[in-house]
Amino acid sequence: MTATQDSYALDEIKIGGMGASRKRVEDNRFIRGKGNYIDDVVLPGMLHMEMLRSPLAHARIKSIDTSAAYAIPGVRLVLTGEMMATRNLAWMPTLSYDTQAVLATDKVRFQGQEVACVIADDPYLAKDGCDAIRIEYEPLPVIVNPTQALAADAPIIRDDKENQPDNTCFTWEVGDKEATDRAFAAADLVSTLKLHYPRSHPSPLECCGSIADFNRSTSRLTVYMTTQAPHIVRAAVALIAELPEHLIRIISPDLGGGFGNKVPVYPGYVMSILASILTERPVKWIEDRTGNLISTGFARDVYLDGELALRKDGKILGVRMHTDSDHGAFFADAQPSKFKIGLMHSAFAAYDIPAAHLTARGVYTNKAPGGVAYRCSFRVTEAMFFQERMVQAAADDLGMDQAEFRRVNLVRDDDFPHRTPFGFLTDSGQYAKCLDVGLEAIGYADFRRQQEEARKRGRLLGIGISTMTEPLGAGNSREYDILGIKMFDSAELRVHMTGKALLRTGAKSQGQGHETTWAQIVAHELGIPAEDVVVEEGDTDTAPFGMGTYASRSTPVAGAAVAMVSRKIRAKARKLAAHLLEVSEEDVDWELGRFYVRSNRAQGVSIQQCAMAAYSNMPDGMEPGLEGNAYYDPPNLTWPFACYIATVEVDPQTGVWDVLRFVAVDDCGVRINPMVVEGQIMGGLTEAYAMANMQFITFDADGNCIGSNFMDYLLPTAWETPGWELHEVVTPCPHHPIGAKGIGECATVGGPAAFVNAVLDAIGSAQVRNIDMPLLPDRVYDAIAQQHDVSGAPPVNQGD
Ligand code: MCN
Ligand code: CUM
Repeated sequence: MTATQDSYALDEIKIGGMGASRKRVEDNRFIRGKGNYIDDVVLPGMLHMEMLRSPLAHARIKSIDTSAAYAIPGVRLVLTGEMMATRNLAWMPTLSYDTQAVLATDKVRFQGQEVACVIADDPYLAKDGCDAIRIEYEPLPVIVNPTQALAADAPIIRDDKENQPDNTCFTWEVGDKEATDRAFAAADLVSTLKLHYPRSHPSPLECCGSIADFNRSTSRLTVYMTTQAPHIVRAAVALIAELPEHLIRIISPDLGGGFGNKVPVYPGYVMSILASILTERPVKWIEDRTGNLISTGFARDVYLDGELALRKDGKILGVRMHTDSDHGAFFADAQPSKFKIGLMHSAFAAYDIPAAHLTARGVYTNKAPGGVAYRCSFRVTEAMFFQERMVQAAADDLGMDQAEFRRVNLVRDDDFPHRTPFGFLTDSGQYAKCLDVGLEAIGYADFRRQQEEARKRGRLLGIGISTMTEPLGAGNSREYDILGIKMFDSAELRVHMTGKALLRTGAKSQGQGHETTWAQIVAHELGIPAEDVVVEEGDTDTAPFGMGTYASRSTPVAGAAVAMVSRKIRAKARKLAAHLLEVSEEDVDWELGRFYVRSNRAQGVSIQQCAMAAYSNMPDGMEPGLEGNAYYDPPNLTWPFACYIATVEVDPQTGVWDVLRFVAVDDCGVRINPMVVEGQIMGGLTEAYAMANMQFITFDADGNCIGSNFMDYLLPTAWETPGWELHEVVTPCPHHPIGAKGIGECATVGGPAAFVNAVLDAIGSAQVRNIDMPLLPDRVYDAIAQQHDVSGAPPVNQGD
């Protein structure tokens, strides 16, 4: 190297740093079938547990006879609600300060509710045991939607609760009512829309499960479980079950997807723990597919009454929203505690609207607990869907071009920081640019011409836009907590003497690729090649305390902690470097992978040499070792932006619609790993497409769940999934140490409205303002043939 060389820094892409599309290291084991999922865990002496679920949606339990189950050889234990009640364990608290039955005592309140469980030598005997239990039910009237729930003579579902005179589970209000009323009074036009976002289910390929192992001799409880938030579970077990926290170990092994399904605590987990304590043997519970689809993880099921106050020139003056959400029998939403309907009030965050008012009501029905959130920051998916559907309806009512209407109302680049209509603070974005990139990529003007031409020949082409920003990264400790525990996250980094490193965080990947991307942040900050950094998550005995992975909070919070802990390590390494270089610390500069003497760039030491010195040659008085941890409390949420544009063709004879093209422009700030980000977007769009096109879970009038298997609840395969055309815009997050914003859920949140808007645009009729998802061919055909809206959960004419 010559003395004139101005940098000896490592090539960041070559070492797998930020911006490298590094292949996902975890895929090495996943695609070879070598993952270690919950059902792969086998402990010596393990017993198996099976849940008995209610066939009825609403019924009083008159008697339970377990004697025949006990008579089966190999059946070890049968537990019922009555037995749980004697230990005061029949009910458990939910994340939303409600209570939920662990095993039913008085009544069953939804089809599929857990009534009893059987622990046996193998899973088949446990199932036989369940079949042998005799239960006498007295059926009660069933409620399957908010209209029925709010009827004057409706039976009260939650008669277990004091002060519960009806089926309202909460009411909530946010915004400025008077200012909004004034805006509506001043409007040239008011655009209204009624919508339903149907129930959907995250349906990860791996269902839920747990293996509890209580060891009486050490008093230690180890639980392997499918959880996205192991530390919260440990805290819950310690605080609620009053077991000593230091004797509890929660291990979340490889997860076969989560998508929100693995945030809550379900009765199965609780029962396996109790069963292990009672039997003093490890007890495994593996949920089957139907159990998963009918009892856990439901999302959405929200009705909207929306209104926009408009000025003739297209400016939105005010927004009014009322939502009725169907929470099922227990209010068990996964959400930060203060916001009764998740973050529904993130609606219209991307738009500059002076006045807004939202009222929300939640109701109990005889359905499994809902609102668990499926790939969304809590209720953000509904918020953005409602917003983008209202925006399209308003543009149509004004006779204004969709894109132009958005351009008039989107927040401008120089308006940041921007106070959203419902009070959040957004800090950065280039919304108009994203829209332009999208319109350019899809060829907007050309498509409008083609559409015109095609229409003359009876062909229905349509284009749908969805532009949105969503709050990702819950959250700062001032505003966000879960059951009182403040939201922040953590990372711990150990650099070994040879310069290899071990990184642990309080997050928990369910497939997002943390093992790959966290190492890239370390590489970026320290110049240690990513392949020299091993990442571990999910074991409460080893990982630092953290709030887990949901709401795409890992990059915004734990990812920030990774950067911060790396910087702490670098600060110590600098002292070691000065010692090795025999200069004062002030004379030492950093470039990727090495420190050097400012006056002589060629004279330097690598980060690996500093690491070795930390164990073999530290200056006098310095604490040995090169390890640290960081707890990160973010100053704000991160606000990624997306512009999704779909073009479709609808067949007027059959109502079948095909996606012609789909353009996605995402701005999630600085991208750690562009390929992983693109994978997240493609996966999210596929889920969005499924919800818009084919997926729903509904209930008949008796509360029977329709959609309890993959014959009825459809998952899109590569075969029917459209191709996605991805584009990027980068607006670094101003408060995140590496400028990153979350991305994990954007496409699922913003995607659905693009499809629905496109189909409605293709139909192009003032009489068809809405078709509720999923846009099944018969619903689309009905809308075209009858020239009317098709609203409500399919099948449309049942249950109401
Ligand atoms: N990333 C990046 N650059 C950014 C932002 C993110 O490279 N600017 C990378 C991250 O390093 C991470 C991935 O993209 O590897 C997603 O990051 P992030 O947006 O922080 O989201 P989380 O890691 O917190 O993941 C949670 C999010 C949620 S809440 C759901 S639900 C969801 C999703 O991720 N579930 C998933 N994506 C999923 N993907 C898979 N395969 N499986 C799931 O269950
Ligand atoms: Cu909202 S589903 Mo994700 O937050 O686990």
